[in-house]
Amino acid sequence: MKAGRILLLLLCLNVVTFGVIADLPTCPASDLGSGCGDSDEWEGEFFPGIPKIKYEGPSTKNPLAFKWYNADEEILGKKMKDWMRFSVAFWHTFRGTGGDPFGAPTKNWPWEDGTNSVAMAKRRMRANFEFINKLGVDRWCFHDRDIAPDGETLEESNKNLDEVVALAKDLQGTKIRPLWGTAQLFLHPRYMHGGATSPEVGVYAYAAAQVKKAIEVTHYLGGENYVFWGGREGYQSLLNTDMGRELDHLARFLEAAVAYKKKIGYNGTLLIEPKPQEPTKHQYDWDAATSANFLRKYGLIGEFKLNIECNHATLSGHSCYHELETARLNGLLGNVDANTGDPQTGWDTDQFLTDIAEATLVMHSVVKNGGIAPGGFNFDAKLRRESTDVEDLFIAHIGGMDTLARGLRNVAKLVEDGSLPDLVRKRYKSFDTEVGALIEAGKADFEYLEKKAIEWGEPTVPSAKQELAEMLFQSVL
Ligand code: XLS
Ligand code: NI
Ligand code: NI
Repeated sequence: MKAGRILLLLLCLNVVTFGVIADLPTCPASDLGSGCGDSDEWEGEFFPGIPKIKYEGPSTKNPLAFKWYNADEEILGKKMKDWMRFSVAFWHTFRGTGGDPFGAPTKNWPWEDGTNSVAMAKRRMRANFEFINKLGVDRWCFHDRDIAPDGETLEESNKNLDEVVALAKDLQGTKIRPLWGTAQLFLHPRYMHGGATSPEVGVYAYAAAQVKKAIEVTHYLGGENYVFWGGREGYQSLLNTDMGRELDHLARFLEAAVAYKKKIGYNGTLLIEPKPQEPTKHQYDWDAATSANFLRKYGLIGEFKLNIECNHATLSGHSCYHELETARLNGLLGNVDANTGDPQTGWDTDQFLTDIAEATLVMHSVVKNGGIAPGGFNFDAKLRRESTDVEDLFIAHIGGMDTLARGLRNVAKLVEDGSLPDLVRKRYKSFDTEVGALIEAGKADFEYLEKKAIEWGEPTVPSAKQELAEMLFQSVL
């Protein structure tokens, strides 16, 4: 046993010294004298020294405690945990390496052995559930290929997935469920032109087979939603692209997903996740309005909702609040991928939310929507490359949860105070009249309105009170 460990240590050192830099990290656990090897067994805890995270209130100095998120506390008639329905994103938290286009991975998580084996996938899954349990959330999100390695064939990939999913089901227990599952249709080179919008029919079929399986495992794990994020469903150049045909293909693909979901009796909500670009120059599901129009055009509007990601919202030139409101007003608000971008950076930086004003606006939409179930808040967010301690994973999530919880508390203050909603109501009070009611009922034609305009003469136009609105909003932060 001891000799084995020494051999392993030597092997690991060898890779660290001579291996290509992209292969880092390798077998860091051997330094700790435990865990590294080809087994998914792991003695003891993955996060030793990290307690179950508790609510300690705003005055605590403990970074491993909630200051604002108090799961069972009632706010606006619902427990905080039922408003928030937080979820951990497996790909960022357990597959994020810290690598970027210019630099090697920076995370040396002790449970990683540098391989992409099924045994490693299972060990990682154990770490995931210890993390979720300690953080005190009930949900997680995954792509098929984050949780289990791709095989040589589709059958082998499916077999790998089944093995890991069986363990995940076990580890979930009775309380934990996927908020959503999805298929990764963007990493493998076969998807370089897209999956459902690839000009190659073989790729379309492969993507369909992958989504079929991903829906099955999401269903098996009790996942409440299933997401379609079309990272490569778009184009790099319109000169070589038949956009009409690609959009028709995408619609057929989604129709087939709806049919299959019904066939297997899966009741989860299907969600489209808009994003304007990255990795494609132009992604077809550009933003909430574009996605809503697509769904309407193809008669899919009743079958899908939207998963709004805040960082995607800002990439498309909107605020997260705008995208949430657009989704909500169309009856399409299904889920929030809770993250934020960087005001000086033009890509999907996937940071944890820390801006209290932004979080308050986000929660305002969700409260107006009456909640977001069966959706929730998925932390599609990652540590900065330079944050390399295991406890940073906890601190980041705690920070994100507290920020949104604080947003919810602020919305409660806005609602209870009533001044801001009152200001908005007053702006439209001229429509709370006989004429206004006729207009809103679609019963005021142009001749009638012309008569009114002549009768009333020049209208008086009041102030918009924007600065007052901003002042009222600020007062609850
Ligand atoms: C990428 C997307 C992706 C989806 C899931 O920008 O946010 O992570 O949420 O495929
Ligand atoms: Ni996302
Ligand atoms: Ni994203």
